[in-house]
Amino acid sequence: MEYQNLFSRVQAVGPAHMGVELPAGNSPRDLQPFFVHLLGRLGNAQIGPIYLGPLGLASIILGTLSINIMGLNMLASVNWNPIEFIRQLPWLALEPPKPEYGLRFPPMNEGGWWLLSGALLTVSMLLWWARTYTRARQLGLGTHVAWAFLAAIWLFLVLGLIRPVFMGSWSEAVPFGIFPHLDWTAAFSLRYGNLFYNPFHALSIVFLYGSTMLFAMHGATVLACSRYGGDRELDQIVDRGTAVERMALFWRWTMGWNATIESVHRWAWWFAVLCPLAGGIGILLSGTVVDNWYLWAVKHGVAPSYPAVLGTVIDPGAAMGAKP
Ligand code: 07D
Ligand code: 07D
Repeated sequence: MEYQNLFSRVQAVGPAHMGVELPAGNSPRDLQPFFVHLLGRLGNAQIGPIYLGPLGLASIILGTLSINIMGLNMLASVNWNPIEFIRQLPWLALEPPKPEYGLRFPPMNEGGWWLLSGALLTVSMLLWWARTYTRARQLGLGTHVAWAFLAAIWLFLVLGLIRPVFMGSWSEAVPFGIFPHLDWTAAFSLRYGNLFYNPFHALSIVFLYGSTMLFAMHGATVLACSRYGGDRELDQIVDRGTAVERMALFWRWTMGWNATIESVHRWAWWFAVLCPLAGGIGILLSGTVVDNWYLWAVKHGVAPSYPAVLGTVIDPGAAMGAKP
């Protein structure tokens, strides 16, 4: 029978497996495992056991508190009307403090709730990171997932903590809210003279697009060879079989060169990690080192300047007191 991958028609169901023994000092595993056939069509049919542990528990509690503070502030902004809350949810926001408060703790209704909620979210995220690290270690795995997650946390911290501290004001940070955070993103680009001219934004996009391309190439290649056992890809790192030979040959035929079954995962990991890593550098430089990316690009010969007929171009932000 041909091996079915997504929407698998073949589900190997045996007695639930609790996983390997853990070293001393670990919490017990919770939730008696059970099977859901429909989920088995998308991934593994087995649900549980789940490992909660102190890090996970603390992270979930603080994260829930944080999201509740956001939600209650949004609910307050529509006069505690639940219908309006649902209707307007995508546009509701919990905004950071105004610039006049700098890095001080403002009154609760003028950004204090934003600060508290952000702090709780940050701690919750770091605890979840520690959970991914310790769980991997306790299972005897490498810590690749944790370091990749940290790259995303880096961008999150730059946006909401590190850059605002460098700029001396919480008002620089991102509001909580679905469209409000997009408005912030668009406004940020305009304020700093078009983010497209920020080379780290460009690099971040390279890795974002590159990640999707590599994922598509790799996923497609393995699926295409699954009839030859290509889905046993990791075995074939050390014991190359016909599937891997065919995969490699396909790419050498079509583009002259191929990744190996091991290196393709390293390509994917690095592309994914470099996306928020480069992005965070780009955001951190904006307003701290470079005030206008378009003028920066003109200065460095990346973008042509406007014809002299229009006179000298000055940073529009200068009118609002930005450094020239
Ligand atoms: C599919 C994994 C599951 C995760 C999901 C997101 C929340 C937020 C909270 C209303 C791929 C869960 C969402 C918990 C609800 C409240 C208070 C990951 C998957 C399903 N963004 N962004 C979205 C966040 C930034 C930008 C969507 C978070 C920057 C653009 C969702 C952060 C900038 C677009 C979301 C964050 C930026 C989005 C879908 C944090 C520059 C879209 C996300 C903490 C990087 C897209 C309406 C998704 C959209 C979108 C969440 C930061 C730009 C609400 C949690 C400040 C241009 N962002 N974002 O699927 O549809 O990710 O927006 O840093 O077009 Mg965003
Ligand atoms: C946000 C990492 C943090 C998230 C974490 C997750 C929870 C939820 C709950 C699970 C995404 C926390 C999760 C709290 C838990 C549950 C239920 C990663 C995040 C830790 N841009 N742009 C990027 C493009 C323009 C702008 C990156 C393209 C315009 C700003 C990316 C275009 C303007 C920022 C990218 C485009 C502009 C970015 C994000 C095209 C707007 C950033 C990478 C084709 C008018 C961010 C350097 C990423 C960045 C960023 C793509 C256009 C503004 C590559 C393709 C010119 C302000 N943009 N952009 O991984 O790093 O995000 O910039 O036009 O801050 Mg951009």
